[in-house]
Amino acid sequence: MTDLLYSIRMRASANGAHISGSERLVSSERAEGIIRDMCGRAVSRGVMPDDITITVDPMTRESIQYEAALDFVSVQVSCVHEGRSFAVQMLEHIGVAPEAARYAVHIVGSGAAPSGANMRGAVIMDAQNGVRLEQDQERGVRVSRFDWTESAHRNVNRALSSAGFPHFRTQEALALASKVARAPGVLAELCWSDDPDYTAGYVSSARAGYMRIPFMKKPGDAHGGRVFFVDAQNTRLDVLITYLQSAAVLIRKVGSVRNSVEPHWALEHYASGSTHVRA
Ligand code: WAQ
Ligand code: MG
Repeated sequence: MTDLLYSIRMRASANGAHISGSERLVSSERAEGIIRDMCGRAVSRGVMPDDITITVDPMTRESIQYEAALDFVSVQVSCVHEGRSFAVQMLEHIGVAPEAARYAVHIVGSGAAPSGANMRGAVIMDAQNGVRLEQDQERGVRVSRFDWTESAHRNVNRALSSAGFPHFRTQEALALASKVARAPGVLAELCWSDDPDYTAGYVSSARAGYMRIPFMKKPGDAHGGRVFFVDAQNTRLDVLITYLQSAAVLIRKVGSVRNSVEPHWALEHYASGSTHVRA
């Protein structure tokens, strides 16, 4: 094994509008296969891109920070209304102001970029008042340089698949959320997919873990996005953004995986002060 890891990033767009993106952090032996996969993904979203950019950056292993994955629970909601209402309540429990939580759900659900499109990256939002802090509201802040270690990837794939969540999106999102939850100043994250066929999303935080919500939008709805809620008064935005974009984080330990918890149970359990939901 060489001492280098490769940060590989893909973005695909058509007429300047974002179609898809992906980021990995892998050993040199795996880089070639990953690049092939990314090209496949770039052309598989039903819209033919006119631009596909793949960026490869070598990184030394000494620059890597290792983290554990957030604990995972799937929350049993049965419709979009319940899903969104759980998300808002959970964010409030974590310390996000109710107006900010509701505003975040609203903008992700209607295209958070000023043009009304989906953003390529995330909104950074002041958790106290809902003010948007990202410099470029059309693009947002894209988190990069994170992945599972090879063995953690095998373990998380096994754990999530046997709990009924075999989709690569779940694994990718759990890795991203595990990096973001450790960001300096981040209180919580809200996310749902922009893929019209994928209705799931999540709320996450370092304390609450990753709470998967199967219905955050109706099938066919192409809106989706991410919001990172920050404690703005005590956060240096430049330090936060450097961490999100540039710190190399590998997730090497898998947390607990728990299926089908009731929304009220998730809220109470979290409110009771337990820091982790154990299976
Ligand atoms: N950094 C910041 N924002 C991003 C990133 C990133 N690396 N990748 C995607 N986004 C934003 C962007 O606005 C996308 O439009 C939006 O998030 C959704 O991205 O447990 O697949 O890649 O099964 O569609 C949730 C997983 C799936 C639920 C999330 O996101 C589950 C997903 P997508
Ligand atoms: Mg993605």
